Amino acid sequence: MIYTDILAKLKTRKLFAILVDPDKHDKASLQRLTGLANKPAVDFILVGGSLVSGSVDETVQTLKRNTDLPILLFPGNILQISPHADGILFLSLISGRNPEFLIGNHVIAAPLLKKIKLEIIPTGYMLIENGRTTAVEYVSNTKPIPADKIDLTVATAMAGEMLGHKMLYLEAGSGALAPVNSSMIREVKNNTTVPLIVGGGIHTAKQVSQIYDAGADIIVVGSVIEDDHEGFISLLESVRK
Ligand code: 1GP
Repeated sequence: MIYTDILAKLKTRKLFAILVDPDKHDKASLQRLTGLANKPAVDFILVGGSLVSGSVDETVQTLKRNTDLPILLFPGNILQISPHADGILFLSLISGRNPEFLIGNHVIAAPLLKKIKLEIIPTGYMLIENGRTTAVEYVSNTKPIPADKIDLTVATAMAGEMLGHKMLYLEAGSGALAPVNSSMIREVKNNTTVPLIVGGGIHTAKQVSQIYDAGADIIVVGSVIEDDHEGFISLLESVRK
């Protein structure tokens, strides 16, 4: 069970994951990526995106051929479900007030998910404003929580945990100008008990250590693996230490 493994690993260390957007990779780049990811620094791979026109299933299958790391779906919509993945972050966009992203899509996906037997990890997903409109904000048609509204974010996270979410995800959005700020991460962590994932706008080893220090249990990076090969390698080296 992936979730049980995550909890077990978190007893001794922080975790690190990469996000693969199927549209940004071909077979060759997936092979290169798994060559790097197979090193101990990476704990699992997320696959998905706000708008994916390529095949999530093909990407998952290529990844599975090249790595033993768990592959978790990180779906932007119900078209992004693959039976070949190991599990799914069953995301409810709890920072927003769009019923389709809170429960509507989940109802549509539930019978299929039951049939294909993916491990389901219910995750309270919170989008935090970062100074620019991100794809998640536009596509989900929801407002992010303002970056200075820490009390509101904490209350949202607490409600997410009370509703039964097994993980909480603080998301600045892919390509965010800056990651979620440390005080917000710290307060959310201090007021909840489930694993806290932080992603969006993370590019450097310094940001990674600040975000872990603030209380994140799991860090996710996406753009840096596509845009900055050298940067990604040095980031991996810093996580491995
Ligand atoms: C995962 O959306 C992020 O939570 C990925 O963001 O592409 O900015 O790393 P980046």
